[in-house]
Amino acid sequence: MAEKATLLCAPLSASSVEKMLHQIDEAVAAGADLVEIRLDHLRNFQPHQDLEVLLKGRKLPVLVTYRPKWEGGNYEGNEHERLKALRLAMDLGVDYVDVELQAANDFISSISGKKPENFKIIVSSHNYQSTPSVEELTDLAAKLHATGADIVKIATTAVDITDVARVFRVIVNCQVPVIGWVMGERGLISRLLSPKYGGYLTYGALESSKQSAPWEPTLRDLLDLYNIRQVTPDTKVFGVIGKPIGHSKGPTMYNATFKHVGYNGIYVHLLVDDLARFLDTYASPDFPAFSCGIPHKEAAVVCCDEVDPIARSIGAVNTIVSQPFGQKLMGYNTDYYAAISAIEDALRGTTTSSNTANSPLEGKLFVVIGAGGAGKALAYGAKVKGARVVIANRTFERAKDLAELVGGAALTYAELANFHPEKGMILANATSVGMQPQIEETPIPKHALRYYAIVFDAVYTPKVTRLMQEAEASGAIPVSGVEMFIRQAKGQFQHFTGLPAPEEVMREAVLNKI
Ligand code: NAP
Ligand code: DHK
Repeated sequence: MAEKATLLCAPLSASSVEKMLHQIDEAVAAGADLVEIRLDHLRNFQPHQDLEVLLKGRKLPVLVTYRPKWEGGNYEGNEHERLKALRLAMDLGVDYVDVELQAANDFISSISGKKPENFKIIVSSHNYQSTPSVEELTDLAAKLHATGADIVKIATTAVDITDVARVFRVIVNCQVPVIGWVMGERGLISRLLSPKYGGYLTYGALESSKQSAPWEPTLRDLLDLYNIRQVTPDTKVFGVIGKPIGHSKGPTMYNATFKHVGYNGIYVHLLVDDLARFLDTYASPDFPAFSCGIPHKEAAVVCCDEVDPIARSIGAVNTIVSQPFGQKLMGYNTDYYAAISAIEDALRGTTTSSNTANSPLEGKLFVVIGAGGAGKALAYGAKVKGARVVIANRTFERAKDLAELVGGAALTYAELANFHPEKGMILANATSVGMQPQIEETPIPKHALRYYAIVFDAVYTPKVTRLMQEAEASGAIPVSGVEMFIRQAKGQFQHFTGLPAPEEVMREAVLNKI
């Protein structure tokens, strides 16, 4: 069967015919290939009158769904009337209907001999609890097809991101047109990578419609953020591993950069609970490399087969690369140079890295708040540059361990507020305090900031954190985590693609979006 491009479907769930018609126009403008009209969302739905209006002069193919409550929808009426409405939609020229497995035989036998030439029946199954085994999913696909379906549709729920790999396997091996997607944030890649595995269609929400979750991709996201029209079976998949991870601007930066340099790759958010399990499932020539974020950087050191000596010294990996053909995982850390060079440049009053021998950090008192992946990178970098390092952390034990590692001193989180042995100190926040959505938080009271010459915040969402605002108001030079984010990604891009990183393209992509 010739490979057909995966269609983009806009699900419409307006409560009135008028609003539904408006959403159809919005979907056309947004670049959808078809719309799914959810009749079970229409209040006071009058099949004859409303379907005629909805289908008359339609501007793109229409899929009609009338989902009953027993399959997760809103319809609670008579089953005979429900199927009758679907038959009416067929008679009025609708392109597809979506009917549930449980009702498929009734519906398909009721239209026997009357099915229009270009009319397609999607027979669907929805599992709102979990994602079954490959064997069970394969059996389900066969059962759906045996009803006489033109297209089989399997929707499951991701308990873990590795569940999606099973649905990918079923899609890619299915011999009939198949729609496969996995609900939940951990199922996001099932939507984004559907074209890679040959899905018949994938769903993208309209901007205006209430997304069921903030992470749910809109049509605009699919087209403009993920360049989904360029995703093919050969597309390499990269992404940022973390939990939480929705805040990351990695997809924004990398997908714009891949497009600019013409690299056949896609970069996605990866909500990962168990790093080892994720890597064991996905690391491969198809998924060749990852950024590693909160809270997995330390665990990544253990998961990699080989770790770059600097990353090993830091004790944190933020870049994981599976060597050609996935034989082994290499771990690197691009955070430390990114953060330290941004702080050095701020101290020098420049915006581009310079390679003078001695660092302006030499001899400075460098206070790091945080002892996780970023904290370790900053502490290590400050030590290497000859600074005197002090670590403050919520969990004091971790502060002491990291301070010992870099030959520095440890402070409790509370002591930070009154720590000012001298003026002109350097402060680096390497905690997630102040990160979206808790943007009102800050890791240190404003009154303590007047003793610092430079205040760096690793948090880059929002671009200007409360800490940076208060630092500037206190006379310190604020250094944004955005600068670190761009520089750490610059190092990663080379590991990911083997190509030189177009720094200005990466910078522009991020600054336009943050
Ligand atoms: P991580 O390994 O999970 O470490 C988190 C650190 O934050 C730990 O020290 C933790 O203290 C502390 N922390 C978390 N919640 C806290 C709270 N409510 N109060 C006080 N301390 C708290 O995460 P990470 O990878 O180091 O990342 C830390 C932050 O830096 C994140 O916001 C991340 O986005 C950002 N980052 C940015 C860049 C960039 O490119 N701009 C690069 C790396 C990291 P405990 O030890 O007590 O748990
Ligand atoms: C954040 C970090 O901590 C970096 O080290 C990762 C990730 C990217 C992010 O995309 O937010 O490389």
